Amino acid sequence: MYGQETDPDYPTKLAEFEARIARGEKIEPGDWMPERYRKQLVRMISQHAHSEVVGMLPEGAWITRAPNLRRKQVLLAKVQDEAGHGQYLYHAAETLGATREEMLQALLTGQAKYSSIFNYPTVTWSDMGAIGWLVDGAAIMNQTMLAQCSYGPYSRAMVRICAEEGFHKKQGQEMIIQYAQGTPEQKAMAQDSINRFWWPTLMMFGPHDSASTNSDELTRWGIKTKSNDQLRQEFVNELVPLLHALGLEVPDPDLRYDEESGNWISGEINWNEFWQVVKGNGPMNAARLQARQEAHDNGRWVREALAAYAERDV
Ligand code: FAQ
Repeated sequence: MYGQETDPDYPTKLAEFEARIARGEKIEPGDWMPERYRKQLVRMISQHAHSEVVGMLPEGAWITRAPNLRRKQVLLAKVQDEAGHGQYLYHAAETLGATREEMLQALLTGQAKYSSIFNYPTVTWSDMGAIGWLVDGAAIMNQTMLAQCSYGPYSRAMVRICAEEGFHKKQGQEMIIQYAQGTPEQKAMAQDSINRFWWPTLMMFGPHDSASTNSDELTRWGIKTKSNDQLRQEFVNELVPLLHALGLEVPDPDLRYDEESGNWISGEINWNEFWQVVKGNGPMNAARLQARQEAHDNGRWVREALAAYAERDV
């Protein structure tokens, strides 16, 4: 039993809290909330923030290799946006009492997770297109749901982030459309990117509902309003016809259209690979954490200078 639950007024407070959520009200930072609600939000929002910041690395590596000035400007703006998303999200988690230092420490020591997708390498330029279209597309599907969530600061951060992610997705889709209709080499490059990013993107939505340990609590308190499998299915249904229309293949030999439900049914995800990546054994886990650690160390003097300046002003 949690400390809070020994309070004799706990059942009344919990009932009022749940009634507010049922009425569609937003829960704000100073409001009463169950400790588990706070903990779940800190876990999820901080992991989301880490994903945005670690997510800058696979694309950031290509800024110097963009094929022309327009593509370079777009990629620079996108990577910068992801840093901004990390900031909004760290701030949202801070409203729940988590400090920036402890959240970053949890990332750097491997205690906190970040999205599995960013542990895959970016090996060709059209991976920028696949990330924009598939990865940002999957992120938007999940985040459009989270924009409706019961916690005010997270929900408002999501509204703003989704607006920006919309541009990220469009620039990636535009790239893949152009390459799919380009030279045979360009089409093959686009297909290769889709082949490598398709399955890791489906894994972004998390384990099957039956294996999702957090979903019950998150759904009960209006944080998740759609399940992992439901969002994954929506994503597959949206993407498959668009890829086929471009003459691109989906790298899933078991993929089939189910007339009755109107769904594109995927083959089984390699869950062993997913859990290996989540546990830190993916192709790029070590390199991603090393890059974050170096950035953290190199930025120490900036943090110290800011702290000294703030003290001087007081
Ligand atoms: N990777 O019980 P569930 C982006 C963990 S943002 C790693 O189902 P939950 C923008 C999960 O944490 C992408 N770990 O978990 C961008 C849990 O372990 P825990 C990030 C995963 O929370 C684009 C355990 O498995 N988006 O891409 C993953 O109910 C391009 C059991 O799972 C968000 O973070 C995974 N894929 O559902 C940036 C959105 N899936 O923590 C740059 C907010 C599951 O108990 C470039 N988060 N796990 O130890 C969410 O919506 C949820 O947390 C889910 C997972 C849906 C990710």
